Amino acid sequence: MKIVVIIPTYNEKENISRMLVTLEKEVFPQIKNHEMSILVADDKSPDGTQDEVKKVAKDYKNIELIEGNKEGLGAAYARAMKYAMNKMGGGAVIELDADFQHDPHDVVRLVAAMDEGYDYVIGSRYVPGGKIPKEWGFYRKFISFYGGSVFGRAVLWLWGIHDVTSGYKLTRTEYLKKVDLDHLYSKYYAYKIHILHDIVKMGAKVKEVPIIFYERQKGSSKIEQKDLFDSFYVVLRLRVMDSEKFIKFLVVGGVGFILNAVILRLGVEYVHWNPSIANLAGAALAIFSNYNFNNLWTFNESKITSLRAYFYKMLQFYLTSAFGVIFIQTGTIFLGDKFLGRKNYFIYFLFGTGLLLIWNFTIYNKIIWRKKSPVA
Ligand SMILES: Nc1nc2c(ncn2[C@@H]2O[C@H](COP(=O)(O)OP(=O)(O)OP(=O)(O)O)[C@@H](O)[C@H]2O)c(=O)[nH]1
Ligand SMILES: [Mg+2]
Repeated sequence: MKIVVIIPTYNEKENISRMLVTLEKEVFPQIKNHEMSILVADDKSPDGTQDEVKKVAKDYKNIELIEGNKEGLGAAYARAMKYAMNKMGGGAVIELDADFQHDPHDVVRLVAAMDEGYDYVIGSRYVPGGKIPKEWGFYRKFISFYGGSVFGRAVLWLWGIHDVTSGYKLTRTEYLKKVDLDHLYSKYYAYKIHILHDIVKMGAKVKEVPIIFYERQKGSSKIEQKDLFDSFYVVLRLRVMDSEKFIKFLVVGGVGFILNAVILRLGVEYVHWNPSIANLAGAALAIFSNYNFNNLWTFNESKITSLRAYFYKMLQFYLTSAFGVIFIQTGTIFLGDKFLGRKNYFIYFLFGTGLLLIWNFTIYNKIIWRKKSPVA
């Protein structure tokens, strides 16, 4: 497979030649079963970084250089990743910093993990064996660990991953191709969180390989205070996008509940129906409303359009809704009442309703409005 090591640079004149030569002389010879190449993505560094790259590239055929305007690290990576996939035919890409904070020798272990069958390999500072610079003060440690990793993991529910902000990783392009690189939520450092989130949600096989993250030795850092706020923004926006469907589903269900209650009261008080009959009428109307609003709004991207499917799915919807109410919601109340006593019947109702919501939301996603392609 062709593997492209992408190195973004901005004013890395003092580091880049040594990095390129180390990869060529010490690292690539250890990887025998893949075709290794390098793509430097420089943003018109005024310090002459590109001249350094061009000098080394004369000696090796597998080094390419692309240039862009300085818009941020995420923008540079998005551009470079597209180039690596479309122009260089990379089957996997590796993200690597130019400043030796990432040890280039670890590339061998990232590739080995891919060869074991993983799609997304993270060079991780927060698994056993991984380390952050001992020179880092409390504030920097705190920001990186709690501000970056723990916050991202908690809000995005990514507990399986220990380092969500690492900049050293390998990604199979089979997955990267499905990420919308033109609309990443950040042009800066937080692009990493967005790509990680998307790839994990696609169901890629993820492995964390411990790395030691060193202190920068030469040149200067480009990370700024605003990058912290940018990361919070990206994490929260991803969370809202993930929950959007569920929020709509709750709103539609709330409207259904109100309809049910209104019909019940009108039926009993003005038409003098029996309350059970009035409730059945209300519930039937609520389910009808839920079905149509979910179809037009919550699940609009997999909207049912043909008349036949519309009636067929509506029947499914009525049946699965009835199943949920009878067996899950009422069943929970029944079991609670029988085994735990009558006193807390309202708690059983609330708990049963919670289970009912999970049941309904799952059925709608997996059966009624199931997406054609398995990867969202
Ligand atoms: N092309 C490009 N490269 C960038 C840009 N910003 C940073 N880089 C490069 O991305 C890599 C990581 O940037 P650093 O400034 O080292 O960020 P960091 O490692 O998080 O911060 P430090 O620990 O302070 O070094 C380095 O190779 C930089 O030269 C950018 O806007 N464009
Ligand atoms: Mg750095």
